[in-house]
Amino acid sequence: MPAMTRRAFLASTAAGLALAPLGGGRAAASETRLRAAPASVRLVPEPYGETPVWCYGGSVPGPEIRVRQGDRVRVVLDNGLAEDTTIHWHGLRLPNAMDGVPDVTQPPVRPGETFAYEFDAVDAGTFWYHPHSNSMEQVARGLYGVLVVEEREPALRVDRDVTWVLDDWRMTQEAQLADGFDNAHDLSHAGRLGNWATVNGSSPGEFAVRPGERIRLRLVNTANARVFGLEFRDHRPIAIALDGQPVEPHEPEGGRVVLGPGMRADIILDAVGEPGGRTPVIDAFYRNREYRLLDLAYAAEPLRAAPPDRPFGLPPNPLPEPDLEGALRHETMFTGGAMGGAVTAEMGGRMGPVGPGSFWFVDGEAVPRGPLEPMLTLRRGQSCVIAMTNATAWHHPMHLHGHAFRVLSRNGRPAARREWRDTVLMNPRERVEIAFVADNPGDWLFHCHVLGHQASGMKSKIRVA
Ligand SMILES: [Cu+2]
Repeated sequence: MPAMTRRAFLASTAAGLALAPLGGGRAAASETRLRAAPASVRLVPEPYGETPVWCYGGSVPGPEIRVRQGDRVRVVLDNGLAEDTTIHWHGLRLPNAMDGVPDVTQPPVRPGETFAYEFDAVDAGTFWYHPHSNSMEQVARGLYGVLVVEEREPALRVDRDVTWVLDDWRMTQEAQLADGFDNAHDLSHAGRLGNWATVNGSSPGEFAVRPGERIRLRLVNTANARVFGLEFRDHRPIAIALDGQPVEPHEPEGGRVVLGPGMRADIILDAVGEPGGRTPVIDAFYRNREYRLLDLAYAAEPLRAAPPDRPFGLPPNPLPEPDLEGALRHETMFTGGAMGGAVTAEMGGRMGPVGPGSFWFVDGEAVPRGPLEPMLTLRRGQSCVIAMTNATAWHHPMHLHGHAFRVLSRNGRPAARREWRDTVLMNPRERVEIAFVADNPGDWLFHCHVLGHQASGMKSKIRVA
């Protein structure tokens, strides 16, 4: 997989840098080109053949873009697909016109056309990019990549900074992607779950580590529907950032790192195993459907006797703190889906008419396609609390564009860390409160990141006027 290092990124645009004005402290725009097009890649080892996919730059995942906080990012999308597309920069707080939502923030990019995205990387963290056009098919076919914004000054002393892009694929016996991206069963149940998991676009079986090593592991869930719940056996990962935003370093509950679709976690993984040993990493989110993602494979030679004993918090990003006293409070309820009638009745909600392509409802309305009216209009600078009720039998990772929010509570109990996120995983029947400052003007999507749910009604819009 080509990893675009910052050095290579800048070197490849030396001519552009020479013309850019100096000064102001802000790095000049460095440009990268992302061509979205069909390609054939090896997702499954021999003796299977390669798998036809759609991807950026001929690889799955697409090139990892690395910039530094405060840099100006410029990416030209070149549409080599036979259908419209866009790029959404998931988790980035950027100007509305750069958010990549067709017919909401920009016209769709037609086949053969290009579109230049340009914005400042205001927050450091682990982010990703993907289309927002027919996303339940385009993302499932392989269109996604990671954008890492490094801290302005190196904030951590780690031996390695590693990205694992987690995905699952629904494959035929011939290692071809199964079609039926919009089949009604997937849309109304858990979404398009796959039968083949990959890490960085392949299934390597093992990940080489050295005893005593300290790794910053950036986990990114790019799957359409699968929730990953990674367990590292006798290792004790420490979460230091969630959805790119620094969090008080802590061990995840039960040692399991849970990532709904769209979500990220930066963890410190200390290699505490024995020389020559192996530690399986298990994805254990779905009961009785655990599988081994890969093994940590220990080298015979230790790097050092034990991982260093030193603190590893990250500096916070410049996020505005919501004023909870003066906040506007908005209640919203999600209903629908298979077995939804009973749960909806139990929780006092209402469902709209279920129809072809509409299975999910935000406050009783389903919005499968077309322009949306905002569910909420906020004054710029206003603090807002959204109290969400998941009156369904399914998990939903709810994603807000253009902002990060604090998770305030779950089922009436204060959230332990009030963490900042851009996507919050709601359990069935759960109530979750989030809070944010509406400081970014424009129309912003607020939707489920199970992409089949989004396409069949679980989508709404918040306007910041
Ligand atoms: Cu959902």
